[in-house]
Amino acid sequence: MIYKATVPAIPIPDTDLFSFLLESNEFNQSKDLNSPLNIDGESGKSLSWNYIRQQSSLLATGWKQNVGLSKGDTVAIFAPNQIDHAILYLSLLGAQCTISPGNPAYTEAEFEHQITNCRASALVTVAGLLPVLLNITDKIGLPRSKIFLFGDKQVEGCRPYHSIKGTTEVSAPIQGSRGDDVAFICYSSGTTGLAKGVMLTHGNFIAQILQSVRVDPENEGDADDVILGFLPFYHIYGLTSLVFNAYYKVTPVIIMARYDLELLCQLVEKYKVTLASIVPPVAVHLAKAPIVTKYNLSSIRLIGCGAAPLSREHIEALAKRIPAKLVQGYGMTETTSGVISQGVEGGVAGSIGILSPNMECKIINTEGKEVGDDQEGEFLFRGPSIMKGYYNNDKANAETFTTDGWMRTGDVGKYDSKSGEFFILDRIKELIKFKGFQVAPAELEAILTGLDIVADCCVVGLYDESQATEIPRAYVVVQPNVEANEKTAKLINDYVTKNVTNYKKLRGGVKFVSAIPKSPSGKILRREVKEWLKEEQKQ
Ligand code: 4UU
Repeated sequence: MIYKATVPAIPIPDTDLFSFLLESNEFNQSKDLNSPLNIDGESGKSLSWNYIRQQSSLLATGWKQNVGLSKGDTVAIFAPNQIDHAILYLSLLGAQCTISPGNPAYTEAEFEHQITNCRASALVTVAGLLPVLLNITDKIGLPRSKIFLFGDKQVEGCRPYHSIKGTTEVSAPIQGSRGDDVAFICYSSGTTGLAKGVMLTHGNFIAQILQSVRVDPENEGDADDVILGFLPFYHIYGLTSLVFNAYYKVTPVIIMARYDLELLCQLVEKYKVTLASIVPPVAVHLAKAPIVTKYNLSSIRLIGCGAAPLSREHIEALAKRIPAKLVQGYGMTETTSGVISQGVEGGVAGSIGILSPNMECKIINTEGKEVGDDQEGEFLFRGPSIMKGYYNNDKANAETFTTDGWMRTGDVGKYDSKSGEFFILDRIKELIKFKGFQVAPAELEAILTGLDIVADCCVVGLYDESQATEIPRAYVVVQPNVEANEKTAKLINDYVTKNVTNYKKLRGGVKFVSAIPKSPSGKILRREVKEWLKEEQKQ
């Protein structure tokens, strides 16, 4: 059975995201566009909607005229959340460029993978990351004249990006742009393997913005709303909710460059934050950490939580501390953020809610047959916020899309006929989520097998209920002449730590086994390895 959205369908205009965001709408008509919109939490510095509009329009011309970028060029961006992130994103969209945002905490190898995979023809970053990024760009021949910085200083021959501003504003709608053009290439490992470029179009984002407005009327623009902005702007969740949706709805964002619980509490109190987009481990901090009680967080009226499951126990604990409405949402990079979420009507604890407008969902069992109400299976989606495909990767596209256009998710759930809501129950894809961040087992396995002493391995996620997150755990078979002892485990763990960014560390440790279960074709049987975890957790 095919589930269709129960909320009315909405028309999605075929235009470019830059023009769509800048044209007048029901929100920007009624709000003061010169008041602070993007506010740096720590310094208090702010930029207004109008300033962002004007600067990005001038910069869009600058990218074309002064840097020579044009349609088809991709610009990679690696930076912690900046107050002018929205200006940079909008200006590049206005210049018809594609944006590839990535994690500023990546290792050199991870940066290189993204920069070369998305075929970046320019780069924007912060001065602190230049040494490692220049190693890569010098090697691949990307000139320093194509590397730009946030901030005001020129460093190592790289200019501040705002210095390339043109003298005239680009005019909307952008000539020659269509909704089907690729706006972003974000990185996600999808259902298997290493990080792949997810092509998201202008139309995908426009659909997402309009869907989020319709699915949650309570979130429709209370004049006094202020949203907390610590989710990273390079990840689809922060990118949509804090950059584009907030700009569309003219909701002030209190920007944080990194997550820090006490600073978060201080900022909520100081700016009377009303909306908070969070992930499950943060929900646990807010519910349990003693420091939270020192602050007045009563201004928060709505908390959105997604990116990983949040248990009923944690929801209840959070409600005791913060009496705000909690709505869960489910989304992926590949679906341009939330596709199922609890609107004001939703609210069965533990559910993820209802389908966004214009979206369809189909649930299939292990034999690939569609199942009906209350039966478990893998979710597949179809609709206007589904990605165009993986960039330059026919194999992954063939594995991910069915011939009739459904996208596989690797997530298992059900439609509950009693409540009319969807539930997520399990994940059948390889992916591990550490505090909402993607960890691809294939990447850690490739690093592990690069060690001489490792004969075989398998990495799976171990669920830590106390932190509401999975943590990566490696099962390792050592070479015959190597002792499987604590010293070897430490050596292996230290080696991985040296080669990955912080959130991918093997926090669940290294366990030695005599063999990794495999199918006759040599594929790791992860289900069986996960059974070992379950056995261990029972003890
Ligand atoms: C169980 O994490 C994200 C997107 C999160 C998001 C965005 C907007 C959530 C709510 C919202 O409104 O994207 P990725 O690509 O990093 O990870 C996607 C995967 C999913 O396939 C699923 O396995 O993250 C997991 N996931 C969830 N799992 C996402 N949301 C949930 C959830 N419960 N609510």
